Amino acid sequence: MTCRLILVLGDQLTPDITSLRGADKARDAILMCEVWDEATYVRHHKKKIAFIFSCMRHFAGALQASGWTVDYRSLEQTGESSSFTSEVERALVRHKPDRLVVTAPGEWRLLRVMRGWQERFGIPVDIVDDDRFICATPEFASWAAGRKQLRMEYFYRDMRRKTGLLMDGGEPAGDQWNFDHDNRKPAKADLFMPQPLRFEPDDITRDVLRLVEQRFADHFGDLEPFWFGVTQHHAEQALAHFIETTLPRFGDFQDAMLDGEAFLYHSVLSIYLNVGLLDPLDVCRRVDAAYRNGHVPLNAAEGYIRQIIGWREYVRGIYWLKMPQYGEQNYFGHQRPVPAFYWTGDTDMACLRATIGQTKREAYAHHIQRLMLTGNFALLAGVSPQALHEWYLLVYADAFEWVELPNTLGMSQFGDGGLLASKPYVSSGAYINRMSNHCKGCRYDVAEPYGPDACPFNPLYWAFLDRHREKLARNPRMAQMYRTWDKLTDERRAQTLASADAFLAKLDSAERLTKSTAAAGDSTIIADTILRLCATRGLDKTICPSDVARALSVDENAWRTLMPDVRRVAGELAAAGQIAVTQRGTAVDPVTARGAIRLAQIASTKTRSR
Ligand code: FAD
Ligand code: DLZ
Ligand code: SF4
Repeated sequence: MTCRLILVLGDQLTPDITSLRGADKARDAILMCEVWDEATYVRHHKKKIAFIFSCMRHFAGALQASGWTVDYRSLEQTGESSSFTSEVERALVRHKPDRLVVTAPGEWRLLRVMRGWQERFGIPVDIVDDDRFICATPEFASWAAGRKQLRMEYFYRDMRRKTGLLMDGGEPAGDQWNFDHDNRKPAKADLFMPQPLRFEPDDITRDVLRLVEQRFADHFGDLEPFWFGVTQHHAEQALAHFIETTLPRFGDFQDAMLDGEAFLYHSVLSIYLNVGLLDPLDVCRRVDAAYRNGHVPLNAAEGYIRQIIGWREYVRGIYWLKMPQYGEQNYFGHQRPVPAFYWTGDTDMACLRATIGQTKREAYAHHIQRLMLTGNFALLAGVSPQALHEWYLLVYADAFEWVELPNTLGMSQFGDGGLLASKPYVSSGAYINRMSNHCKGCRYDVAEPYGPDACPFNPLYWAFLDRHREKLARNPRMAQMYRTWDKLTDERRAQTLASADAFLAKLDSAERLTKSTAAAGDSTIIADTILRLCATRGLDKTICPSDVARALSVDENAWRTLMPDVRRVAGELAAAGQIAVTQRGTAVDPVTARGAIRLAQIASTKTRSR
């Protein structure tokens, strides 16, 4: 009879994870399972599901090779109503263990479920701490206790002292804790730009890719090319490659963005760190050593180590300190849905098109793209932080709630009212232009403050400040921006706000349209728009169907995709006698007519709003 059943989750792929310590290879069994609930509670990017399943299968193989009994349940076996609870329940029947052991999960929703298991299953359930972090959650809680502000920088210094990383005696290497001011250089296109190490899919990965293509075909993102590493050995090779080729310039270009360069000088190691294939302290020690032996400059080593022992540990501390209430916060009361183009990349805004396009392809965007492009735009546009949280959680391969939620809701959306960030990370187009080359290829003009051709970030930025004046004006870090806004003429402020309103109205109509056409062809909004535009144009005058499509789409690219729907709805209105559809003066069927057609109000018809 098995003594213990040890459940190992998809982000616990660490050979000495706490649940396995002290276990007995001869008597205990490990359960690993691919379950529908985990793949669909948010509809993860296809590449993310493939990465996790393939890593899990390889890890299970390695455990078996080292003598463990592993009960591995593939999705083909667990099926479409499976959850961790249902799979554990079945495994208890198979193994009849004395107790169940699991390392604490990285998401609150699962911890809550697991806390109910002992009562449900009627055997002892040990949920043991996850010690793959530098700061345990009780240690973070004591650090936070009694502090008014939980600033990352002070936490980070404590972690430097605790680990001895980049410390010379009791002092920071180079006599400075932080070299951020050296790390803000824009990057230039470079033919020799280093790239992350890529791995060929083996038979196991190819099986997983087939499975994901079959079962999750309607999930977001491109499955192939798939080049992520899927074993501990791969992850270590990727780390060695990063330190050798890319780390030396990581610091200088940490905040840079370049069209066509998804990875720049970033490590693309978060995927491996977050599923347990790399150990964060080990990674930092290797970086410290690269600085000590003269391979990388101090600003690069410090910048990199700060991300891991500073930000990564800090956001985890905040998550466990503040959940579950943390996820509900919405300081600005923002309610807009995630814009439709966040799912397609179909926008004229070159910077967002690039970032969302690469997010679809790679399930990856680097920090500044997440913070200052998709995050910044969503905050300026007033997107609900909860809706955005779901988007970030599903589109990125490295996303697990403990790290994603504080970054999205706290750092990026200021949804916690400033617990995590001292001011909202918002900017106009000028910042994006300074840090990237996107604006050169954009249909919008980054130098225009308002109007139809102005970079949308410009009016949205000022409108955001204006809208939230009461909540932000007293923040000393925002005072200068309000002074600048107040110095503008009334006319300029009014034009700016009108421009922001017009842009948001288009965003909303595109959203409604996407929703209504997706929902079983509800054509109300298209019909309304046709009738309204025909009425505005007046009797004896005509409009083009493209006028309708343009009025409904948020940018210049998207309108074409609406044309078939506009023609279809125009046909319905014509059949109902509400408009005339003509080609060179003769009535035609808009769906079958080839070439240009015109739409017009009919004299006897009073336009009504539907
Ligand atoms: P690098 O730039 O090479 O950085 C090195 C490592 O530092 C990363 O691998 C990561 O482990 C760590 N790191 C850097 N910044 C952060 C940070 N702010 N918080 C935590 N760790 C950090 N990171 C995730 O791991 N998962 C997420 O789901 C996630 N969601 C984010 C959502 C938003 C809105 C924002 C603004 C940031 C988010 N981040 C997240 C943080 C950061 O963007 C990613 O860690 C980073 O882009 C991963 O790419 P990389 O490995 O190339 O990082
Ligand atoms: C993200 C994920 C996915 C997509 N699928 C599985 C799975 O089938 N089996 C599994 O053990 N883990 C999976 N995971 C990771 C879990 O969601 C993760 O362990 C929890 O979110 C806790 O961090
Ligand atoms: Fe982005 Fe504005 Fe630049 Fe276009 S002009 S790339 S929208 S910042």
